[in-house]
Amino acid sequence: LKPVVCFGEMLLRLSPPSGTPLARTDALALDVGGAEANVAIALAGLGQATRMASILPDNPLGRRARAALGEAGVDTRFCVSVQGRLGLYFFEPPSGPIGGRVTYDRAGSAFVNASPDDFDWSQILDGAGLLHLSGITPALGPSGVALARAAVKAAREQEVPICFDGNYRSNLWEGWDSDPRTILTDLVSQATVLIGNHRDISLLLGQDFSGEGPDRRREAAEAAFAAFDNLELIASTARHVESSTAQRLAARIDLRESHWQTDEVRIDPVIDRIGTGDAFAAGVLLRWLEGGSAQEMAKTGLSLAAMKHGIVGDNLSVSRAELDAFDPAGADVSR
Ligand code: KDG
Repeated sequence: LKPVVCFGEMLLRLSPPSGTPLARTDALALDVGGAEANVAIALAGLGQATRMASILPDNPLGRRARAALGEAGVDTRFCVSVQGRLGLYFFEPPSGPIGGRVTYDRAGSAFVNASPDDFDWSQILDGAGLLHLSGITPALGPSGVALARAAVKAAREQEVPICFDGNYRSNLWEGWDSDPRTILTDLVSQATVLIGNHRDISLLLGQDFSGEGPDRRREAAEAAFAAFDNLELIASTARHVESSTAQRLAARIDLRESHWQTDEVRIDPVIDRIGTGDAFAAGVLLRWLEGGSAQEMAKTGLSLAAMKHGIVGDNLSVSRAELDAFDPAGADVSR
């Protein structure tokens, strides 16, 4: 199979122990994150050739991010090293009734200071089967918009299909004088695959698709297919929170002619929700690239998302054998 190219910013995540507020903690656990890198790590673990295109600072933090990709088997030749800083984010895990909280410290990062010319797009996309990017890059500000547009333009010129994950982060869009709808609509109009739910579609189309149930979701997907000619596949999850530690999750695939929604699986306890959408995206893309059915895409996406819920950190790296052995409905101890 042709390589997948994931393009976006990598971040270092710093988290206090569960139950300790950031303002009072003495200890911070370190992890490497970045939504598109999370997808790259999951795909590479499953044996899918994957390249990461990014900008990393030439310092120990940048090297740590690069090492996390390398360990997972991601091709890092297209992570350009420059002087500058790695963006950080602080994640206070949810504890009891208090929800989790993300505090970004990423202004002026090496990635956001990059220009589209820092990337050799023809090399990066050479022979690629897919470009994956997300709504985080354009949310970073005008330079992020320029980077996302350049990646999409190059992919179109080189006839590489595009997967766009909505990944709506309101605190990023609200940090500058942004117009998310116009920016995102332009990017999604060039995508073949959209990872996004009815809320993302509501934002894109300026139409309200809120409400429960598969019919409402199908309506949203049909409206998106009508608005965006290139779109072939829309993938989303539906989540029902049961308690502070338990939730139910279903996966949904919409194609132009058909759709598939899995039964809900119960996930208890939820250890870490960050990156579950990226694990889901990786599962869907893995099967899509293999020419799998809507049902296979939904099932693999759901399995990887369910597995990620049980793991601390932003990304999941499991092998094909581990994926094949995993039953989301009845996870058991393997001996
Ligand atoms: O999807 C998970 C990401 O949100 C996380 O890894 C950090 O990339 C990140 C971001 O910008 O929030």
